[in-house]
Amino acid sequence: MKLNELWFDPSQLYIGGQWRAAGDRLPLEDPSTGAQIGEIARGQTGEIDAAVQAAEESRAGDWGRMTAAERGRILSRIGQLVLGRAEELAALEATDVGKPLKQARADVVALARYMEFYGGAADKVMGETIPYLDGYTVYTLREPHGVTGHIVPWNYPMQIIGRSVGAALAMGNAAVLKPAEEACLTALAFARLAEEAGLPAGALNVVPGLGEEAGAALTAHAGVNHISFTGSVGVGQLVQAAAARNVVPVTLELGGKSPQLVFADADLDKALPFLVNAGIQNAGQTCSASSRILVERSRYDEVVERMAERYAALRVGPARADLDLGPLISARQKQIVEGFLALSGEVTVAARGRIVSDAPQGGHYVAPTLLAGVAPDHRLAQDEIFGPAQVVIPFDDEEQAVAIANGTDYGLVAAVWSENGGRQMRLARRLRAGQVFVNNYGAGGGVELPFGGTGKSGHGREKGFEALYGFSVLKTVAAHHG
Ligand code: TXE
Repeated sequence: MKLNELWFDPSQLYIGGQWRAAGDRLPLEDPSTGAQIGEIARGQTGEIDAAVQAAEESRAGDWGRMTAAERGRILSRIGQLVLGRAEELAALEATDVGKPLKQARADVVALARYMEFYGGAADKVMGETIPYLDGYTVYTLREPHGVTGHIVPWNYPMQIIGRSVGAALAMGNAAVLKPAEEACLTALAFARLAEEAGLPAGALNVVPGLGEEAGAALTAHAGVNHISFTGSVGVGQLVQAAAARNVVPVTLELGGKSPQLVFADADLDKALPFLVNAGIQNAGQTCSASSRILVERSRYDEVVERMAERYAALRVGPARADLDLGPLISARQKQIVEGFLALSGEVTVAARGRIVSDAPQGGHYVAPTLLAGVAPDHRLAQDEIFGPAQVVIPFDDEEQAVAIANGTDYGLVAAVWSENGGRQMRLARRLRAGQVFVNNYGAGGGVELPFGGTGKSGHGREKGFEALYGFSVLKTVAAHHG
């Protein structure tokens, strides 16, 4: 893919409806080869200031005056334009993130679906009337926060933009988006399509740049009224501290160590593809990756063996080869993951996938690795690895399964595999997670399903209708009319 032949200039920023150059630039790397393929803008405090100002102006201008139905129509139109450019967007995301094309295509469909969903929902967010004292009429209004800041990571740029920027715009907020320095191409492409769909100037602004520069400037900015952050726990803590100084709400989505619990009565034929895919999709660089598989002891060996068979068949190679896994995002991420894999102890490597022999030398490839015999309190079973590695842990009964499942700092997603209805219902309540799946994992990624964590996985909900509440402020009006 030639970056200088794209339908937008990837080295620019988008502020107040204008495409402009930044004072400085950053190199852009292709993780499949390790080669520099272009340059992106290095937005800094000045650009963030300009973007927040443009967002405030759009709220006071055309964008702020639009009806909810008009906003929804624009979002729906963006979704159509996304589908019209589906193959180009998939190729961009695949190149930028290093993910296999088929996975990038699914991300495009999800982005379009978010626009369709939030486009349709924009004019369906309603307040309520509240019975009160005689002589009063009391009702609630849902109003936008104003300017929302969106800090997005590199693993699923299109999906995360869809769920956070889509919901924020539907509610009438004006957004400033800071994509990750490792992968910002589809954020810029999205802005170009939003412009084409008729989104008023300033309603969406995109400022690529480094986290500690553009990201920190955005979170510290007094003109930002809500911050939505997806990324690491450490940076999430910085974001929340910065937001506290301005007393603005934050939505934090910080990853996890999500378990799947496999009971002896589970339908293993059905479970197996979910057990493995949920760990290796996007090379394991997924906040909701299932990195812990907990299995009732009587079927433990069978599950390890059958997962190992699947692992042995996995192939890793460049994004364009469209294999099971692509490279990791960066040399740094590869080093982190290899550091985890080097941890010894009682751990058994049950199986590894294979990096294809013609994978480019400079690419950040890691063979997917299935680890058995891992104690529940081992670092491999506690820390987010964010790479293609899963641990399999045995349990003896339901009580122990719940204790192990809930025994990490995280609480994003969990799944129960069992044919016992009572157990399904019990565990759905007892598992500490923002989403619990019964006899599936991820429910096809449905954009309708509220998503977010507890504990160090963060707080606040994105996706579904619930996100619209998060991106709005509830006002109560009490009118006395005698
Ligand atoms: O994340 P960062 P990194 C986890 C995962 C991974 C680890 C490190 O465990 O191994 O984090 O990844 C911006 N102020 N997840 O270093 O640094 C940054 O520019 C404001 C989980 O890539 O948190 C980028 O846009 N912003 C995860 C975004 O934060 C700052 C997705 C995420 O980067 C900033 C990614 C600052 N001081 C990583 N510093 C998930 N939940 O899906 C950085 N940023």
